[in-house]
Amino acid sequence: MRHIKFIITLCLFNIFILHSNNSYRGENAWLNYRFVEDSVLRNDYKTIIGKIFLSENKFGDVIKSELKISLIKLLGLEVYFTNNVEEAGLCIYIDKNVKCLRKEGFLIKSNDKKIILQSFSDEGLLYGVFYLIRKIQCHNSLKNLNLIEIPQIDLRMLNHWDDIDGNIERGYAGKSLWKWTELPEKIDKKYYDYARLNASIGINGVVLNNVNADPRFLRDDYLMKISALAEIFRKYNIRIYITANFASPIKPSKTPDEMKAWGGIGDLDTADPGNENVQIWWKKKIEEIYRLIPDFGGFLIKANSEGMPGPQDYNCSHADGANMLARLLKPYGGFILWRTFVYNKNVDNDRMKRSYKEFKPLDGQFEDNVILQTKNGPLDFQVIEPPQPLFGAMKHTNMAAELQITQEYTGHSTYLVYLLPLWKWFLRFDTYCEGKGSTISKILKGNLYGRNITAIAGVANTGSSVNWTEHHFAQANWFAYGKLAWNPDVLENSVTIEWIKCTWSNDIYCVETIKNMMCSTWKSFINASSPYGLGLTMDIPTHYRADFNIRANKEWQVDNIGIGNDRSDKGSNFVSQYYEPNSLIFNEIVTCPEDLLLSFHYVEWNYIMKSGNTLKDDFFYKLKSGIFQVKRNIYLWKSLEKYIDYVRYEDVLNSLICEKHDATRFYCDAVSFFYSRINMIDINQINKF
Ligand code: GCW
Repeated sequence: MRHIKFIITLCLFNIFILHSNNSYRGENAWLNYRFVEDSVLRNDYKTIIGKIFLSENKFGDVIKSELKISLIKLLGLEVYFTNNVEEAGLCIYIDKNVKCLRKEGFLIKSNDKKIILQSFSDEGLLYGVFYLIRKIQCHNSLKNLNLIEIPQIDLRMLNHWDDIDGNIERGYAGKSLWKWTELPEKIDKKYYDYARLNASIGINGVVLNNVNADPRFLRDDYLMKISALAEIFRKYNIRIYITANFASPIKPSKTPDEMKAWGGIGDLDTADPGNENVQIWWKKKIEEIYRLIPDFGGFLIKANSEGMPGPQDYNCSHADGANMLARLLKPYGGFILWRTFVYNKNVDNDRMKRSYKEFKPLDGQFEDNVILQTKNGPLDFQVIEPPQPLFGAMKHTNMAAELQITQEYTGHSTYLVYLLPLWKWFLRFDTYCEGKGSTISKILKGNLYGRNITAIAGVANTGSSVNWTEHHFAQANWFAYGKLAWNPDVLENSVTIEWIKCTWSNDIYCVETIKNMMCSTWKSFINASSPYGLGLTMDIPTHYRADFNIRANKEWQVDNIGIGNDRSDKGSNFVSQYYEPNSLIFNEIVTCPEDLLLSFHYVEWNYIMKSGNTLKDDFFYKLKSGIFQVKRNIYLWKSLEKYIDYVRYEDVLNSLICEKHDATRFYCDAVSFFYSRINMIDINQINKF
């Protein structure tokens, strides 16, 4: 009888496992704690971390709860916390002697029997615990560890482009996570999960709302809502920031819709940063914010850009505007993140030159709590574009890089495009601003110019989708961004493998195959949509597909002789914004890296490329690579069917099928454009796919 009961229980258990696997929809992202099947490994872990000592610290509750959730799922282990350091296998404590770990770092030492996780402050413990859990998720040994992890960038932020009405600008994963109509009374469980995911990869700041800032976010009712979120995020060492509309002190406009551009929430007729009443207005507003949110991070501001108000409306400079606010925030430890994304056409005919021309003369004029937040390239998050020359040029100003995690120009949530290779390529770029080896990574880490505060921002790709990012593989971009923000020099391969193991599977074939699928997607997306860095090729307004038709001879030149942008000293001379030897290298067609050839040069179709083929042949071959890539990915993904849970397998397969369909369509459109408008190739080149 007992025997039968046992068999029935086992069957039910199996059905439960099968069922839960079949219905898993990716909601845990990389905190997908799967049972460690290997019993030897599992017992190894269990013997060492069966008993845990955790010293008093402000993240104690979160740490305990994460250890409980993870260890029961990963190892079937009920965590036992002890006050006895001697008997504990895992000892987690603060040591005020290890100042070198700074505020958020940690060290881990272990032998066969004991693991010591130490930090100088509470924050380090939080990050150290997530690090250890990830080691188990990756099936790495916890024995004989001897490592130190210190974040290389101070402010590691996500920027949400979320609007007050719940929409997300350039968001492809549903509605905003922030339910403004329910807050502050109703707290969605997802806020906690979101904070957990971010803390687990070291994100410590979140800008809640769109840079196209609705001034109503600064109204007292919204500040109450924001402070409710701050209360949750604080538990995970995440500070809240808000984007502020520069015209906020002005009287409200007649209709709320007009508010963005024309009105504020105050009672003044001006937002002139030099005006005393304007300063008093901001002072009071900032006091009010800190009363509600004592650890408020500061404001992110988009000023005099794409119709947003700013100090230039009052004949003041960006520095005047940023400094006025920065001085008011300084006593509270707040920051101004001032965006350099400006492209006023009166400044220069070449859009690539505009931001540098506006900001370079202001170097040294900004307060020390102002950080200039600068997109990686001088255009606008293109799939590839030259690194923004302001990095390196601003020797006396805090500089943050703004990367785009949401795939505005890289296939939205339909295409699988892994962005880590792009970001690593950008960070490795040698600006030569202080001689050889002056990489952007060093600038961001503050090493080169000895900056006191360093920052990085990623435009978030999260939304209300069950799996946060809609495409399961888009979670990888969020994860990779966090790891990169922690350490810009982190190895690409290790991040990718870690993500795959934590998210999908530890099986070697599975890991290798998924990695294989991801790693060439950036290059193939460049080739299919913006070969040789042509830039600004995507359609308006969605930026989803390459539309060579509407952009031709507007954003770049094309005819039956050649294609590209002349930014050499014979053209717009954008090259001169770089330090030597970059300026010289980019200036000549023969020395310019081919990846960026068409960003800097107009090149004849019959020019012989490094491959030995003409530009024309290689260009058209490249256009096809989106199709090659996705066909290959479908083949690889299908080989993984038995390893992947049902819903996620089907979801990804369906996305790939969609991607293939779109890639084929866009290739045909591109080829027929060059045939019909430029009259340069045979229509027969449009193959049937
Ligand atoms: O190019 C543009 C995007 C806008 C975005 C802007 C910016 C939030 O298409 O959607 O606005 O960049 O970065 O400010």
